[in-house]
Amino acid sequence: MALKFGGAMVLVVIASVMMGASMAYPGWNNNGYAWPPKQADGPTEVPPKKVVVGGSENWHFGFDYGAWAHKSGPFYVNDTLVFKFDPPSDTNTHPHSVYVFPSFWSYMRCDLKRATMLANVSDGAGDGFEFTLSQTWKFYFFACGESGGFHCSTGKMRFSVVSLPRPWKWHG
Ligand SMILES: [Cu+2]
Repeated sequence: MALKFGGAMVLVVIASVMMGASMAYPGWNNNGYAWPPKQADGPTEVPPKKVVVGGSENWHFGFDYGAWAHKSGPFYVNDTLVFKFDPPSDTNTHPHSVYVFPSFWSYMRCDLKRATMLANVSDGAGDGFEFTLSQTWKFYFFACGESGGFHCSTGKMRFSVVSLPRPWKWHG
């Protein structure tokens, strides 16, 4: 850890020296890379993505959403989760919903009394219910709120994600 930190410090020193050098010699262009860089050369944010929760499984009882979230991440702020589930009907008497818990412990216990409903049983129809991760470095705890927590616990319809800062990339 100390070594790694030391390495970073050395890089900072080298970068400072190079900046100083290029300012002292305006003609020096470092193999075509001018300093300061033009606006077009700067990094750009990787655009947000929309992810269907559960993939082709959509949002249903018995699928392991914890495992799905683990292998589908990381997720970044302004990414959108799409929950797709059929509305109640004659053939669908056990519909689903989407709730968010305020804490890890209420999530662990599937304690819906402390949860907030994001989508009711009809909101997942068609293109689905979309939820954008709008806050950076926030843990989101999602679950289905039906049957008094039975879908959340036994049905495994729960998962958490953390919204990381958006990544940047060079060259568009
Ligand atoms: Cu459900």
